[in-house]
Amino acid sequence: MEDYGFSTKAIHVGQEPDSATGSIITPIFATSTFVQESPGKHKGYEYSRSGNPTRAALEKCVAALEEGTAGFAFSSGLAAESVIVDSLPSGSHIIATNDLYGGTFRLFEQVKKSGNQLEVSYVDLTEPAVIEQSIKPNTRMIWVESPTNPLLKIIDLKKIAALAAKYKLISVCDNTFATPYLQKPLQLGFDIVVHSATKYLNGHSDIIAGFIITNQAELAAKIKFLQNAEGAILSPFDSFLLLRGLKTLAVRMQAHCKNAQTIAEFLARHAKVEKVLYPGLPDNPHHPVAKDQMAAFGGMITFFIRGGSSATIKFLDNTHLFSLAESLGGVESLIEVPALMTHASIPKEIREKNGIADNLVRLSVGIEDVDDLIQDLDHALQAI
Ligand code: P1T
Repeated sequence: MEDYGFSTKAIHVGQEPDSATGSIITPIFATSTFVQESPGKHKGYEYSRSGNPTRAALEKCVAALEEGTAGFAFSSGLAAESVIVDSLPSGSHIIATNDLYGGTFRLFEQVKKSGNQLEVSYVDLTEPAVIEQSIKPNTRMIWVESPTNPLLKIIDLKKIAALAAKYKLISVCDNTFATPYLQKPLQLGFDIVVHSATKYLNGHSDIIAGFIITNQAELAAKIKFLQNAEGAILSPFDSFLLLRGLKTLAVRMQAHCKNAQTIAEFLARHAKVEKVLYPGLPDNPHHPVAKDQMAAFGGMITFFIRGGSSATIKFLDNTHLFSLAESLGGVESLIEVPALMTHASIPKEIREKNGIADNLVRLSVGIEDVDDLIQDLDHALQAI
């Protein structure tokens, strides 16, 4: 299987026809426990928190897509993130990107700071040199998103991985926005990849799920232990849905990227739009790095509306195909205001310092017909 292409792996790895029945699709093993022949003698499964065949098929498949050696499915992206932080000794320091999902910021600041004595420095990792200035004796980890949520900054993953290796820090890449179809951080030298699999990996906005992938046996053993010990595993039903979603990841990503490029170009020309942040636009400052490390530029677009907060809300009240909702990565298009929605848990002064203004709009561009999407945006922009 190793030599097969991306889509072949997505459709087949871990998903051999069921040996007992011939079922072409991996069955949903809806069971909490497994009968043992004699104490400790079993067929590889004891209890579904420690392992379940439907989840195991999914874990093999996602590990293969990220070119890792081990994958672990969780009940949410944040549950996966929590386990990564718990794998560090108490009192560790993390260097994280200063633009990241609001829930990740909340996990670090409001849960792990007191629970794990975690220290976090938030820095602009588009300038990798800041890492060296931020390292302390207790620094253990570098945490990046690329593209970042919501400003779509692109971080030079090879440079970050090299610096992490130099200082013996564990490097973590949240690959939710890019997916392994567009970039494979482990290949670029990262130690751990984490996902909100709720998003593009699943692709159909019908489950909450998370993933950790690594290619290092020692890290895999720690994560496997914590996955079982903390227990936030993905259910067999949700594992089945995620396996089904993954089969079309490549074709979905191609369609998301194509639509997003067309829409970003449309918005960049529009008089009611102040500025578009999309790494696929040639004048975007992150375009050269994105071109180098990504196969295409992704399905997310953020942009600033001319006219401030009231104009922005009016615009959002007038889209129809773009549904006003948090989340991203599904086949249907979504629209939201990060400052009021996904990133509201970040204090206002930090948000504003980092550029998350009240007139910043985030689009998750779906795979509908692009002319319909443009017409919807144009109509709502005219309504301002
Ligand atoms: O929602 P959950 O599956 O727990 O994943 C959290 C998460 C982690 N990392 C990134 C980059 C994310 O975007 C998210 C969740 N984000 C949203 C819900 C959002 O609308 O941005």
